[in-house]
Order: sequence, then structure tokens, then C-alpha cells
Amino acid sequence: LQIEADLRWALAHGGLAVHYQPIVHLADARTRSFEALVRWPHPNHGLLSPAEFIPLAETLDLIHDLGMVVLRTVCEDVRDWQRHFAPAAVPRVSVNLSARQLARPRLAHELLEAIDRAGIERPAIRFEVTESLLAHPEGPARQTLHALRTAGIEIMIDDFGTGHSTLSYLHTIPCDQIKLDGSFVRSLTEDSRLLAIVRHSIELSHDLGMKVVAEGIESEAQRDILRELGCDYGQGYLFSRPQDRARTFLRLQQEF
Ligand code: G
Ligand code: G
Ligand code: MN
Ligand code: NA
Repeated sequence: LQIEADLRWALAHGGLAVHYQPIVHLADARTRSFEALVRWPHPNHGLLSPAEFIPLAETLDLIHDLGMVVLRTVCEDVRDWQRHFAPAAVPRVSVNLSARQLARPRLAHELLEAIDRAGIERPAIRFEVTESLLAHPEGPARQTLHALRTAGIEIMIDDFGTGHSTLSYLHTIPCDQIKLDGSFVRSLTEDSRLLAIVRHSIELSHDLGMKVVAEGIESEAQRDILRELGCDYGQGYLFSRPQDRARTFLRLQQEF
């Protein structure tokens, strides 16, 4: 298939792009960190979203290569930003890890090596993992998360609330923050039961010593409710869409 050949080519020749979406303090809307989101500017099909090619990369067993390309790109961008701005002022960047990638026994070593090679401090990078991946608490994924945290790297639980085992893993899993799935945010203003679930999820996370990011915030009404509920951070089109490296640089210039 042509698309498969194209993906292999893009991976080997710098054909993927990483965009950055700000995660802001809900209190004052200042950028607190970024989520790295991969894009594929395809010569014939336009800018492809990861939903369109991550499954293909997994099928072709290219997901680890893709993940390492994204991580190396992010590390280079962070190093570049740290040269231009005070390193302490440069927000951390979270990188998504897929379930298939987390099954690799030596993953933690490979990730840490990439970060160290770039010459940036380890805590500059964070990783996001989906909670469905944590359903089976033993195995390499869990060891990888432990090893990363021991090395000073924070773990964020992505799409929180959409899995089937939220309460059963939460007390044992090594993580620092949760990202409340956008599906909870979307109907927050009309649904009092949803409101109760979100309120208690935030309270539960705080009791466990974790901060909360709400994803998919598109309206001021959603932001105001989440702020009232004590949610720490927000991400969504209300604040900013994911932006390319150049626009992200301009944002840093304006804010820091
Ligand atoms: O905007 P959005 O279309 O960027 O992302 C769609 C999905 O792709 C999300 O679930 C997101 O977590 C995932 N995703 C984005 N970038 C990456 C990446 O670099 N690696 C992996 N494994 N998933 C990613
Ligand atoms: O699975 P994950 O949570 O990493 O996916 C994040 C996805 O959500 C990306 O595709 C990103 O582009 C998208 N996204 C970010 N902000 C918003 C938003 O405010 N509304 C919607 N609908 N999607 C968003
Ligand atoms: Mn994510
Ligand atoms: Na997310």
C-alpha cells in the first residue's frame, strides 16, 4: 500500500510534525505546560491527524519508532526554547505513550536515554498514558512507569474516567496527575449528575495528592464551573488549539 510506504518514508526522513497545545492554570489562563500532538503533513492528503495514522503505525509495528521520533523532536524543541528563554521558565511538555509501546521491556531505558542525549533535564518531559492500559497492574507497563517516576519524570493518566477500572487501579498506580476526559467536560453545564461525578473525581484526585487537568474546554461557562470545582488546569480550544513549533515559540515570547 502506498500509505504504508509513505509512513515509513516520513518516519525515516523527518516527515512528521509535532504540534503543541497549552495546558493553562484555570486561575489566570497562563500557560503551565504543553501536550505534544503528532501530525503528518502528507504531500497528497494534507495534514493528517494521529487518529488517522496511529492505528496504521500500530498495525505495521512502527509505533515505537514513531514514539521515539516524537520524543526526539520534542526534546530538540525544548532544548531550543531553553536556549532562548530562561530554562526554568520553559513549560514542561507531555508526550503520549501508546499501549503497544508500553509493552516493551526496555522502554524506560530507551526513553531516558533519548532525553539525556538531548541535554535537557529529565523533569522537562512528562508522559501521558491512557487508563485502559493500566487495567492489568502487573507486567512491563507498570515497571516502566515506576522506573520513569524514580528517574524524576511525571506520569499523567490520559482520558481519565473512560476506562472500566478507574477505582480499582487508582490506589496502586504510579502517577502524578489525571487528565479528565473531554467527554465529561462537554455536557458539564447541562447535566447535574455529570457535575457530581466531576466534582468527586477532582476531590478524589486531590485526596490522593494528584493535580487535575480538564481536557476539551471550549466555553467560558465550562471553564468557570471547573474553576469553581477546584480543578487545577485546563486544556482546550477556548485557550488555544494545538499549534506548530513556530507559533509555540511566539507564544513563549509573549508570555515569558
Ligand atoms: O488532536 P488529536 O487529533 O491530536 O489526537 C488524537 C489522538 O492521538 C489522541 O488520543 C492523542 O492522545 C493521540 N496522539 C497524539 N499524538 C500522539 C503521539 O505522539 N503518540 C501517540 N501514541 N498518540 C498520540
Ligand atoms: O486522547 P487525547 O486526550 O490525548 O486527545 C486529545 C485530542 O483532543 C486531540 O485530538 C486534540 O486535538 C483534541 N482537542 C484538544 N482540545 C480540544 C477541544 O477543546 N475540543 C475538542 N473537541 N477536541 C480537542
Ligand atoms: Mn494525551
Ligand atoms: Na489527552
